[in-house]
Formats: sequence, C-alpha cells, structure tokens
Amino acid sequence: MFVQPVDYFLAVWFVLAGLSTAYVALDQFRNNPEPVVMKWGFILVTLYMGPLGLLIYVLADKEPRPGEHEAFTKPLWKQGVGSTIHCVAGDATGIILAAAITAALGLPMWIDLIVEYVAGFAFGLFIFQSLFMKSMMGGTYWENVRKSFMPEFISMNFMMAGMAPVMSFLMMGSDMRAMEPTELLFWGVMSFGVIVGFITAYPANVWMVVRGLKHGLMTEREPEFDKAREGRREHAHGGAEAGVAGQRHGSNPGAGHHGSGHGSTHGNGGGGSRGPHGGHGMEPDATVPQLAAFGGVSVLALALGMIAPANWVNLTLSARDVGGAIMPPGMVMDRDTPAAAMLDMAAVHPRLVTASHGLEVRGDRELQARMEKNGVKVFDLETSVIRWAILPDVKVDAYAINGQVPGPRLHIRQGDRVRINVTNRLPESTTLHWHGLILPNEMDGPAEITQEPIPPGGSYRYEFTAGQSGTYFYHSHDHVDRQQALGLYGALIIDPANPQDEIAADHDYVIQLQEWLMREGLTFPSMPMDGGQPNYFTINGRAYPSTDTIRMKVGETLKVRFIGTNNGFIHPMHIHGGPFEVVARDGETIPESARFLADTVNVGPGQRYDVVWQARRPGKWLIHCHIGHHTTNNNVEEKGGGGLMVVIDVQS
Ligand SMILES: [Cu+2]
Repeated sequence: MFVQPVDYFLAVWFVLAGLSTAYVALDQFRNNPEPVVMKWGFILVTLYMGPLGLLIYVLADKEPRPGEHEAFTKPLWKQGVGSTIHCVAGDATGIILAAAITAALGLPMWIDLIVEYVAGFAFGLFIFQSLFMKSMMGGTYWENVRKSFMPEFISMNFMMAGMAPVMSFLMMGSDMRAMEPTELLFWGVMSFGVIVGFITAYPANVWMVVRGLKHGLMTEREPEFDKAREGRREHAHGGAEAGVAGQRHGSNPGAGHHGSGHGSTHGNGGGGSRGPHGGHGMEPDATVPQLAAFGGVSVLALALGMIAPANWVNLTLSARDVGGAIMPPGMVMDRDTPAAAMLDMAAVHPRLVTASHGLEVRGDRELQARMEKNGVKVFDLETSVIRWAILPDVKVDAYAINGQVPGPRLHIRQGDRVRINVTNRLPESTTLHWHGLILPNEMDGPAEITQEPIPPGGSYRYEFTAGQSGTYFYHSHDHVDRQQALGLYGALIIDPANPQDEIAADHDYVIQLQEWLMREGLTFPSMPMDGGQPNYFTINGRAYPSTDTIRMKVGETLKVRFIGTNNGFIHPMHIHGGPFEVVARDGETIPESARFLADTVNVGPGQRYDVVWQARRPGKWLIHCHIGHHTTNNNVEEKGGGGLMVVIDVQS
C-alpha cells in the first residue's frame, strides 16, 4: 500500500526492474552467445538488482558486436562479475524464497536468517552452481556438487555477510512493513540486500576465478543460430573475422562435452585450458592454506553479518509480532524492545481508516438517548478508525467513537438509569470506563480487571444509575496509552437532580484537551517518552485557529468545564481578562465558602475543573494553556498561536 514516499520510489524501481529484466531476457535468448545457465543467471540478477543488473549485463557480458563475446568478456573484472552472477542468481533466489515463506510462517528474525542461509546455499549449490559446472565440464551431477562445494561456500558466506545486516536493520527498522511480503518495501529490502550481497561477494569471486576455482563468463554458440547471424552481418557490416574464428573454435566439440553440437569457449582469465581434454576443465591451483584462510575469513564475515545486528535490533521478533508496524521517528528501539512496545507506539495504519471528515464535522456532539419503556436511557456507541481534521490542512488518523473526536457528549440527569451499548470496530480490543462514577464493579471498564476486553467486532453493554452530578468523562481502559492518545474519550455531563443545585452561568463551554503526534503523514499515539512527544494539541478535536470562538456580552458569565481527557501533560489552563472562580473539581461542587479565585488551573490527565469567568470588558480574550509549546501547531504560530487556545469574543 502506498503510504510513504518510499512506496512510490519502489513502484518506479520495480517497473524499471521489470523492463530491464525483459530486455536482458530478450537479448540473452536472441543475441548473446553464452550457456543457458548464465542467461538465466543474468535474467534473475537483473530481476533482483533492477537497472543495476542491466548495467552490469551491458558493460560486462552483452556481446557488443557479433563475434566479439570471447574477447569482450576476457578481462578479469568481467570474469569476476560472471562468477558472482551465477553465485548470486542461485543464492539470492533461495534466500528470497525462504524469506517470503518464513515471514508468512511468522518465525523470529534470527531463525529467518538461518533458514535463508541454508536455502540460499542449497539453491546455489544444488541448482545453479552444479548445473552450471555440469554444462561446462560434463561429469556426473554429484561430482560437480562436490567440486562446487567450496567455491559456493566461500561465495555464499560473503554474500550473506552483506545481505543479512541489510535485512536485519531495514526489516526491524522504523517501517516494519518491510517484514510483510505483501508490501513493496519487503521486496525493496530484498533488492537492496542482493545489491549489497553482490558487492561483498565480488572480491572473493575474482580471486576464485584467478585460482581456477570458479568459471567466469563463457561463450557458447549454436551453429545454426550463428549462421543466421553471420548472414545478417554480411549484409549489414561485411565480414568480421573474429566472430568466424570464434565460431570455428567453438564448434569443435570437446571430449568432455555432451556432444549436442554446442560449442564453447571461455575467456577464463586464470583457469586457462588446463583440462586434460583440452576443453573447458579447470585445474584449481589454490593451495590448501589459501583455501583455508579464505574459507575461514568468509565464515567470520558471515558470523559478523548474521550476529552483529542483534546488538542493535531485536531479532527474536517475527513478522507476525510486529510486521506492518510503522514506528515514530526518534523512538528508542533496541535489542530489548518487545513487540508490545512497538505495537503500542505504532502509527495508525492508513489502510484501517474507514471514514474521513473535514472541519465541517464537529466532535463532542450531544447524543440523544433512546428512551425505553422502563425509563432506561439507551446510548449506542461504536468505535472506529477515521481521518479527522484538526486544522484546515492537517488531518490525523484517529480512534473515534461514533465517527467523531472527541466522542459524542453524553448528557444525562442525576438519577438516570443509563445503558450504553459499545460496539468495537477497532483493529484491537477495547473497553470504556466511566471516569469518577460510583457504579457496579463489572460496569467500571478496566480491561482484564473487571471485564474481558471487547474484541474487534464484539460489543459490551454497560448499565448503571448515575448517582452523582457534575463534569465527568469516559475513555478507553484497554491499551489506554495508545487508544486514549488516539482519541477514544468523550464528555459525560450530569445535571443535578435538583436544577437549583446547578451553578448557573450565562454560557457553558466544555474544553476537552488532547495531544497528538503527527509525522510524515502518519499519526502516532503521543506519549511522554522518546519519539512520542506530541506536536499538535487540540481542544474538542480542533487546534487553534480552528477552535471555536465563544461569543458573549460584557457582564455575562461563562462556565468553562476543563476536562483532562489527554494522556501526557498537566496543562496550566489560563484565562485572560481577570480571574475566574473555581466552583467544582472532579465533578464535585466546591462549597461556597471554599470556592476561590484564580486565573490559571493545572488540569492534569483525568482531572476536571469547572470555573466561572465574567466578561468584564469588551474585546477578544483568550483561554489557553500556559505551556508555550502547547499553543503552537507543529512549533508554528499562526494567527497569534495554535493548539490549546480559544478566543472569547466579548461585545459591549
Ligand atoms: Cu499545555
């Protein structure tokens, strides 16, 4: 799915890889005179390395002009390329197949790596290397397996030494969609890994070609095919002696050949034609100490590449644990970070969004109850993932209740019997808690403590009688760190049974605070830890200047009900234009004698303050948080501020 710029880049890359592969395949089978195994080698490597594979093919192997392949491929660096190609083609195919399968099986990364190594080695040895050698040298298949073992071992070790860290660091990096074979990113990591593996395996392959341990590039011409080309060439260019000579040489079937009429020459830089039958055999001249040293170093390189990443990333995790999770930039992820920590902080996946709303849709809309005959007030709540505008050009991916942030306001009267049916449409389990209320324990909401969490698609019925009155709220009590930070909360306003008990004011305004973390187009649950610090702040689901403006007249009073619906900060909420009277705290009305004047109240998470402010003078007066950062939008002030800020517009 396309959620990050890298996805678009990779789409283009794979289109280019497809085109490059098509070109190499076409050219190999129509024009290039080399053994079929090598043709497939270049085709596969181009599939994995994209335009880079095409570049290598054109520069090192593609016959530039008819008849020149033998001379063209003779330089040692090209022979080394050829040797690396048939190593990488086999090994990488095995590794990639194994990676896709182990990811689907949900095996931990460290087991993945071992399975991939074994699969790559087996695929390379038993399929590519041995078949290639057999077609070149004849002999039985198992003889070739035996001869190929050591060169394949050294080459594979160096290749995996390069590829393993690429996979470990990128798959367990910040965007763990790289662990999911259904994502382009997985294939992008594989491609990049193959490119790095090619580079790390190349020097060893050059050495092995020099020492006659491996073949490099070879020429193999089919006589009829060449005759046709010959004819074309005579018309087009006139004669080309080299080509004819090459063909003549090649058309002489060697003793070790399968006598199919194919002819081969090879430009092996070091091997030469040492074979007893004057054909294409190789007599390795590497000494045992040389082989032992090279083999030993290759094992060390392999061990380093496989094991060292475990110092930094948690290789015990699997695609099933954390695959698809995208972590916030700056989150501390080390070798000990468990899967649950990653899932807690992961972005809301854009693919889960089921609705998108602009600024015209408000949160905190009062929900009308359905009245049952027995007088029970019934509310239906449903959680879901939505895209929610907090500013004209900023939308967060939020966990919403009834498609709004904050969730709908439940406005009831003291003594009401209420039933709240909660249906969960989130990708994870949830519950709701009725903050501050005295109610039966099984209605209280804490997941796994008083109730089973409501699974995705499940529902739960809460029912209680509201014995208290005042300013309350409800919020998620399952994965609270994540869910409440993503928007699962709403106001619960309970009017006193006796209306006389209400502290009256001309205007009544509820303020629900929230902190958001939005980076690179993704929304992460904000939390007070590394990588989790918020950069947007909202009152009732909007950041200033998109917050409401409260309009009143001089002399009128305004009751503000501050609710700490947020998770992370104590917000010192301040009102300009003179002090207010603090009349209630946490839903409890303060006795008249104990009420006090203030111009700032510290609203901590979970706390509520009801304050009454009088409009003394006309003009625009502010309600805002006194932590300066909380009145910016992503550190930017616009129209005088941002975030936790509301204007009171007082007319004379
Ligand atoms: Cu604040």
